[in-house]
Amino acid sequence: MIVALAGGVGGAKLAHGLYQTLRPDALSVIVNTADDFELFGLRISPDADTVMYTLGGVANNQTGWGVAGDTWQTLEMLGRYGHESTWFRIGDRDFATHIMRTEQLRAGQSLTATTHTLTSALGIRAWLLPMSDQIVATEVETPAGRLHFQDYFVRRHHADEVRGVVFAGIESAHITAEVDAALGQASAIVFCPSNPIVSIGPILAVGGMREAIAAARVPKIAISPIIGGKALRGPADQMLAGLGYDASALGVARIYGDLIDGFVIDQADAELEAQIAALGVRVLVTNTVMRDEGDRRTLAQNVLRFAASLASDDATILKELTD
Ligand code: FO1
Repeated sequence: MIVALAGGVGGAKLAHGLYQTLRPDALSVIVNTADDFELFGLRISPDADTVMYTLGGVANNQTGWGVAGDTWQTLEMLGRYGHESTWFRIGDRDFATHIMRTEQLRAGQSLTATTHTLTSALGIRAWLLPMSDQIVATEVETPAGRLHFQDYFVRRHHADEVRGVVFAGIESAHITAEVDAALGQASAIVFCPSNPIVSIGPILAVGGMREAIAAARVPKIAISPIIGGKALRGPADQMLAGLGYDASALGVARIYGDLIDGFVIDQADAELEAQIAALGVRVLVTNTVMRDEGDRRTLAQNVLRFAASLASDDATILKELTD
C-alpha cells in the first residue's frame, strides 16, 4: 500500500499519477477535510471531491475542481432568489455529490463511509480517506479579521495578508481506524505537492496522525509545491512568507523536518539541493510541474523509485507498480 497525503488541485494531480502507476487498490489517499464547510444546508468537502473527481476521470481540467462539462442552472436560480452564497461555484452535477454526502451524514454514516460510497459509485478502486471523521475548519487571521478558509480563498480571492492560521475543532479530531490501518500497511508515504500550511498542515495536526506516520518505518517522501519561490497555484507562497517561513522549497522541507526522509524539488530549484540535504533528508531533483497526465505519471514513477531507493526492502514498493 502506498499512502499519499493530499489536499487541493496539485495533490489531486499527483494522486492521479500514483493511481495510474500503481495497482488501483494499492493506493490510499488521506485527504484534508479542514476546507470543508456547509453551504445551502449541504456539507461541501472540496479537497476530497477534487481528488475523487480527478481519480474518477470526471474532473474539470480547466479549473482542477468541480465536474467536467458541468452547468450552473441551480446556482443561477439560487441567485435569482437572492441567495448570497453564489460566489462559491457549485455546478449542477457537483450538487448531487453534496446532496448524497449530506443525506448519508444525516442518516448517521461517517464521512469516511460516505466518501467510500461516493468513490465506489464512480468506479474508483483507490481508498480515499478523510483525515478525520470529526469536523475541523481552517480559519485565516487577516487584517480584515478571522475568515473561514473558503471565504478567504474563494470569496476574497486569497488577497488578504495572512497573519495566522487556526484549525478550529482540531483538539477533538482524531485519525480514523481506516487511516490508522492504511498507515500501518504503508510501504511508502508520499506528501503530495499541496499547500504545507492549509492542506497538509491540518492532516498532520489531527490527533494520532504524526505518531502513526512516525511509527511507519518506511520511506516518507514530500514533493515541494513551491518552485522558484512561487506556488504554481493558490497562495502557499504568500502564506509561508506571511507566517514567517521561507517561501521556498527549503522552507517547505524545514516545515516537514524529521517527519520525512526524502524531498523532491524541481530542476528550477537545483541550487537548493545542498541546503536541503544538510537538513538530513535525501533530495531528488526532477521535473515536478504536471502539465498533462503524462507528467503526473512520470512524477509518480520518479517519486516511487526514489522511495524504493530509500527503502530497506525496495521490492515491496516496486511490486506495487503496474509496469
Ligand atoms: N475554487 C474557486 O476558486 N472558486 C470556486 O467557485 C470554487 C468552487 C468549488 C466548488 C466545489 C468544490 O469541490 C471546489 C470548489 N473550489 C472553488 C475549489 C476549492 O474550494 C479550493 O480549491 C480548495 O478548497 C483549496 O484546496
